[in-house]
Order: sequence, then structure tokens, then C-alpha cells
Amino acid sequence: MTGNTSDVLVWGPMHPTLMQSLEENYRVHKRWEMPDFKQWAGVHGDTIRAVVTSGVYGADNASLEQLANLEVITSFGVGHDQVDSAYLAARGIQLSNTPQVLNNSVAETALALMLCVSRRISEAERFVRAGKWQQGKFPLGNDLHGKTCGIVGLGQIGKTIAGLASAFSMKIAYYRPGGPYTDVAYTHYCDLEALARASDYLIVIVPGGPQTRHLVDRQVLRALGPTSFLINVARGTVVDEAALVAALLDGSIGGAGLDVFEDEPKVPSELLDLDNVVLLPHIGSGTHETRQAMADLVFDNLRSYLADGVLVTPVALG
Ligand code: 8YV
Repeated sequence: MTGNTSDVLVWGPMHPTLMQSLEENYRVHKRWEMPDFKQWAGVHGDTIRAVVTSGVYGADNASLEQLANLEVITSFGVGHDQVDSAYLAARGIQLSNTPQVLNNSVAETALALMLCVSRRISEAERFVRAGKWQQGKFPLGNDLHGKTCGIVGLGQIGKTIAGLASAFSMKIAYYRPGGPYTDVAYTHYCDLEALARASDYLIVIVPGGPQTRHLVDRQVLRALGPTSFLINVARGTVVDEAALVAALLDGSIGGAGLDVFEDEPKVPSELLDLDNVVLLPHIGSGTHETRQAMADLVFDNLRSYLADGVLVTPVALG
């Protein structure tokens, strides 16, 4: 650590190599270890130019209010719905995220969930472990090939999912209210219910936040129908979870593969006993390689900003 170093406030425990790099290069203040943040900020808040957080931790406005000289937030994850972009823009605080480096991992998680729900993989494994194979055959599943994969949000991750699903010989369709993209040949829908009606697997991969809250609602789930599946690798808030639970309980949809929930880490208890639902603990980007790349990108953003005032992967605010 040099003599002329910056004070950085870290919101919660981060990837180990990121923590190490932060501690080697800056004066690190750990918010999660502070018994009383407001009291700490009253004494030290003015020293903080940079905050390091994640898409899950976010950073609430009331806490940021205590940091009068804050210039930048570098966030671990591509989604940044847990910070208030309008508030940051109004204060002139810059924000970075970790796009691109997690596209493949999240897309692979979406494919894993599609395979799991279609071939009943989790259920089949529970069957073997419970010793039921000796008593009879396991029921049949469904193919992916030839089926329609409807993608809600054909951004970078959505396009990567489309590429993988194409390799499984699926037909690709997508929802985009503003009209079709000119650089892809996939079937376009302006209307989400129409896409749901056409889809065997509806994959949610739009950013979270107020604009997409409950985009997938009761009507969309009804349109998806009793033989089709919902996959969510975006944010729990994009799906009306109460409507999803009801649709799964009354058979309005065939099943679901969920990596995200509205109030993580809480999972609706009704889902725990359903065999046609696969539940994951928000592991979309959770591989050694991808998390390392995300950690490196967070550090690169912070170092670049504190040295030159420039973020490597800035988020356009407001
Ligand atoms: C992370 C994510 O798990 O990138 C995102 O938006 O949801 C995940 O990659 C999360 O951001 C923080 O750990």
C-alpha cells in the first residue's frame, strides 16, 4: 500500500481475490463489520470516494447520503437494480458493472435449467436416491429439439442463450416491444403473451428494476400453458411470484426452472414439494472462472477510476 492511497468502502464480503487486491492497494472499510454505520460515517464518511458492492448487496440511498464525497460505485455483477440509478445520476456518482464476462455462464445455467425441467433430471435423481428405481420405471420427459425457446430479453446473455439453444435444434423466438433487431433472424414478437403462447420454454433474461417488475404476470403464464415451462435467470422481481406459485399449483403451466426469487434467499414454501420445479440458489454466474473474471473487472474499474477518473465498464445512468 502506498502512502497516498484511497479509502474504499466495501459493502459486503466479496470474492476472496478481490478482497485481497483491495486490501493490498487501498484502505478498506468493511461496512458489514460496522456495528453502527451511521455513527462510523459521521466520523469517517467524508474520506470515502469509492464504494465496492455487488448486484445482490446493492447500496441504499440512506447510507450513500452519509458519504458526501462519494464519486464512484463499482459493482460485482451485470445487474444493478439494487442501486437507484436516478439518485446516483442526480449526485453525479458514477457506476460500473461487470458485463460480458458472465454471458456464457448465465446462458449455460439457463440451458441447464431447461434440460433439468424437460428431462426431469432433479426429480429422476431424487427417484434413484430414494431407492424407487427397484419399484418401477421413471416417467418420460420432453425433448428440447424441435421445440420453441422464447427469450424475454435478447441482450448479450439472451443472444448467448439463443446460440446454445440453436445448437440443441430449438426454434428461437424473442420479445422486444420496440420492434425486431435487424442483426438476428429469430422470430420476433412485440407482444409478450403471444410469445408465451408460441413458446415451449419461456426464458426470462431482462434486467430487473421498476421497468420490468412483474412483466411475467398471470396472463403471460396462462398464455404459456400447461405443457410449457418458465425459466428465470434474470431477477425474481420480473416474475409475479405469487401468480407463478398459483400457476404451478393449478397446472396452468407445465413447470419452472428458477435461479432467482423475489425475496432471496427466501423461496416460497409451496415450491419445495413440487417435482416439476427446479430451484437454484442464484448461481447463474457462479463458476470459478467467471467469478474470477468478474472480480478482476471490478478491481480494474476501481483502479482505473481512482488513477485516471475513467471506468472500464461504466453503466449509462439516467
Ligand atoms: C451475481 C447476477 O450473482 O450479474 C448479475 O446480475 O445476478 C450474478 O452474476 C450477483 O450480481 C452478485 O453476486
